Amino acid sequence: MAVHVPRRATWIILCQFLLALVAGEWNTKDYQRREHSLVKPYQGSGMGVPQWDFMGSTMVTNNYIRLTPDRQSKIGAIWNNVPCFVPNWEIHIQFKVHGSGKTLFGDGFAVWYTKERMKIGNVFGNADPFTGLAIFMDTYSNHNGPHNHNHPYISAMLNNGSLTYDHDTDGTHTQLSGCEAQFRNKDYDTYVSIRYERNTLTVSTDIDNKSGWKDCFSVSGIKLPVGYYFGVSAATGDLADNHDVMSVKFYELDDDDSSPKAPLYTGLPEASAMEAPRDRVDDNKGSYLLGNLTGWKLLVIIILLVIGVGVCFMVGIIIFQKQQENSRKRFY
Ligand SMILES: *[C@@H]1O[C@H](CO)[C@@H](O)[C@H](O)[C@H]1NC(C)=O
Ligand SMILES: *[C@@H]1O[C@H](CO)[C@@H](O)[C@H](O)[C@H]1NC(C)=O
Ligand SMILES: [Ca+2]
Repeated sequence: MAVHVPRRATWIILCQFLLALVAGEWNTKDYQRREHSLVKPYQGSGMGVPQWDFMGSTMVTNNYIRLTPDRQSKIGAIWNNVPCFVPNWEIHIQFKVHGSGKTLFGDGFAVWYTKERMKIGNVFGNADPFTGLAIFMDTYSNHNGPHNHNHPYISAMLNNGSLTYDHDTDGTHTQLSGCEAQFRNKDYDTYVSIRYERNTLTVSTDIDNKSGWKDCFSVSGIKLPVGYYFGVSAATGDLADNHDVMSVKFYELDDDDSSPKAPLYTGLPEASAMEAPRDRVDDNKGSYLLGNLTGWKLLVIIILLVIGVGVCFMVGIIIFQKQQENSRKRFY
């Protein structure tokens, strides 16, 4: 009997390995990092929220963190106080922008990955210029000129400290890319995802109550250094809105590249090309699970699955036959 157990264990381990291989492809979002995340309950044992600092009008309740209330001239922000040394990452922010204004509301909020932190300024509550990446969730259109687009509008800006954000043009002249997104005054949960993987920045939204990511834009040739900080800030001016954050979930992405790890980039943020403002990419990719699987990847997974099942089946038969032989040897 003792002989059979390790064999069966080998078989089980092999199957588990194959399953893990397949499952690994399906679930690249396994590595949530708590030090860059902010989830309920926000308050730890003490008064503060671990790893996060708050400023301005920010108010913490049991169910949300309100960066600004629906009142004029407010600025609020939350800042992670742990620098990020993960080279490839994805961050999901559950937010709610809502208020009494039917046609007039603003100004919006921004998600930051910057060298500086806790600096109040006039770019959605944060300092200008900044060094790093900004994702603007702009709800108010200040602009009627060329590159005009509907609001709310999501855009990205990369800065090495030399550019200033121009409110009068809603930042269109410095944006990497952007898309329109109706994320305001929704009765269901709304999310934005920012993914930075191998120098490609991808922003997606889940704002249609479909539990699936929809591409906003993707830009390659982006270099972001490690060691910067994540933050979210919001501002109201003459116009106002409640800008609430429910959660920030940070995921370390698996680098499935088998080549030796490149040294971590520590230079200034760089974009190989600044794209002209583009039309909305209306590409709904369905479920979370299938969201990142393009055709050939799905094919590879199916082939792996078929091979995996086949191998398990064969190994099973061999073990079964061996067992039969052994039993025969023993009993006859
Ligand atoms: C900063 O960015 C600007 C514009 O994108 C560029 O002209 C400048 O050379 C950059 N500076 C450094 C030090 O990389
Ligand atoms: C959002 O979706 C859920 C589940 O499908 C549904 O129960 C709910 O009524 C939807 N909410 C709105 C406001 O459409
Ligand atoms: Ca604006």
